[in-house]
Amino acid sequence: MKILSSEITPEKIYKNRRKFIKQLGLTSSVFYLAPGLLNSTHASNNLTDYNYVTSYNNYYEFGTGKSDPAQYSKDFISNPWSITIDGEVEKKIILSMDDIKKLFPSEERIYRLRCVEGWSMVIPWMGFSLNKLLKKVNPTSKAKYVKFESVLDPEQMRGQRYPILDWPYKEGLRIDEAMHPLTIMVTGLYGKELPNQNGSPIRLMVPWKYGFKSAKAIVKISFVEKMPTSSWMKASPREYGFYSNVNPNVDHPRWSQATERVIGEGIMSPRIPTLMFNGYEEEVAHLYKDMDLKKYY
Ligand SMILES: Nc1nc2c(c(=O)[nH]1)N[C@H]1C(S)=C(S)[C@@H](COP(=O)(O)O)O[C@H]1N2
Ligand SMILES: [Mo]
Repeated sequence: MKILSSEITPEKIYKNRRKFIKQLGLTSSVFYLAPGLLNSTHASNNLTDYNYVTSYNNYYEFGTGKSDPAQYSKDFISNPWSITIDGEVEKKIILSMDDIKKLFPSEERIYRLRCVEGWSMVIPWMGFSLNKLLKKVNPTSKAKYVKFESVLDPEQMRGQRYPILDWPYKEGLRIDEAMHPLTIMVTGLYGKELPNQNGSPIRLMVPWKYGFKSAKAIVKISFVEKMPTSSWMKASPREYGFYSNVNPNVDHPRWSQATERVIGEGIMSPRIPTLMFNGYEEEVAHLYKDMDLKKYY
């Protein structure tokens, strides 16, 4: 039978590969399932269809509607690109996207993305641990946090022409959170280049935190002494704290965080319970062991 290349969606390739690996009883090193996801009791760990992953997005630089990023990022040019690592470091460095690709080969990481709005997806990301990148500089003794900045480009990003958020988009992590091996820089998904709407050419992904921590189109990473104020904290400090760990026990002031809707399963399918730290409790709970997570939300 002849298969049209148009029929071979990345999603089909992945599902077939999964089946194949299962049949052989193998675990493939390229098919890396994060332990938290394997152990999780989630009703559904199926991959979210590529079409949903790339058409239902949050990326306020391109508008606040879910379909705005796919529509308005079509012509976004993210080449050439570089990331500056600066702040409380002995010597700042600038790495081009080509340097980054050569120095840090991407591997597959299947992580659930849980948005604070109450929906989730399971996505085969391509990326590498952020700690590899951070180890390229020597932080000073003052450094305590890592601050991330997305690109500022109102010419290409229509949303930045309005003061919806404090542009450029900013996020932050504690150094130990940033160095955790589960924290990755993402360069692709479904084995392909990262689509513009998902944060091309490179974005952060912190699987145990709400989606908004995972900043897209990153151009600057700074070691800093003081806790950074993220764009969301600035927009609404009551709703969005610095930590933003997925936590079913702490409600958003306007809605519960106890359950989530799995994107792609249809609006009639039941919501599933949200797990502490998005299912990565075993791997990351120690980072917060003496903290009151109601206070540090
Ligand atoms: N620069 C930037 N990064 C961002 C956002 C944004 O608006 N701007 N939205 C965040 C939110 S709220 C979510 S849920 C995820 C969505 O990622 P996805 O569109 O790849 O699924 O990106 C996060 N990263
Ligand atoms: Mo989100």
